[in-house]
Amino acid sequence: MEQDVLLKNNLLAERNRGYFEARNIVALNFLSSPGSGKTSLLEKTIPLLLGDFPVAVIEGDQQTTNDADRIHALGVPVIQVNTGSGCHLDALMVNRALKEMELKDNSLLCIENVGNLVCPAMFDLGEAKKIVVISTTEGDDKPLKYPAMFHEADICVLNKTDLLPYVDFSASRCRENAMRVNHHLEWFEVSVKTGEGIEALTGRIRQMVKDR
Ligand SMILES: Nc1nc2c(ncn2[C@@H]2O[C@H](COP(=O)(O)OP(=O)(O)O)[C@@H](O)[C@H]2O)c(=O)[nH]1
Ligand SMILES: [Mg+2]
Repeated sequence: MEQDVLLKNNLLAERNRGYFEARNIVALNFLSSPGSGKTSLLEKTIPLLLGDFPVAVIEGDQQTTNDADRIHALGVPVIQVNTGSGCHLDALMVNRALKEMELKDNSLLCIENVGNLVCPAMFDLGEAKKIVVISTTEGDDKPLKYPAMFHEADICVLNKTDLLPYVDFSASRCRENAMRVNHHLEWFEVSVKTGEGIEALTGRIRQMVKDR
């Protein structure tokens, strides 16, 4: 049953991927546990990227339009997908959202997945890259506890580095743990609050859009 669901999802994800490729759109799937700072990261980075290319957002959450409202305030196109009891976005939800949006060619699409380090890892949405966000309040052993997520991700962003002096969290140990699970993982350390490290991350995103 699980195999069947994943197979169907993968077929639809490939259709989404074909759509993105045909339109030269880079789609990024942002994943994390609730509260790591996915929406904050989008709020911080999108205004810095808008001068270079159009950006649109799909917001996934079980309930509420809170995050979509926050993104809407930036003046970029956004669609909220509520999954109800579902713990992840799937390729069909993204496919339906794409039909409601008027995405521009040569643009960036950010997809904020439902906050959860488990099931969203299994569902390909057709994205170019998966970006897992972890924050310094979560414990530096999380990559070992949720290896599937860190194994599937292409990029890991450690957020809330401004809190490092106050929490028992070793950024280097977290990085080692993440690399143990996936040695191809690209690693960024940022504080959305202070802006530390944000330039390196936006630089990498710009490069992805340029290289597509
Ligand atoms: N101290 C600190 N707090 C942050 C930072 N980034 C986000 N937050 C806070 O973390 C909470 C959750 O952020 P949010 O973006 O909603 O997380 P999401 O659930 O992953 O989308 C909010 O209260 C943010 O203000 C940061 O870099 N430093
Ligand atoms: Mg959010």
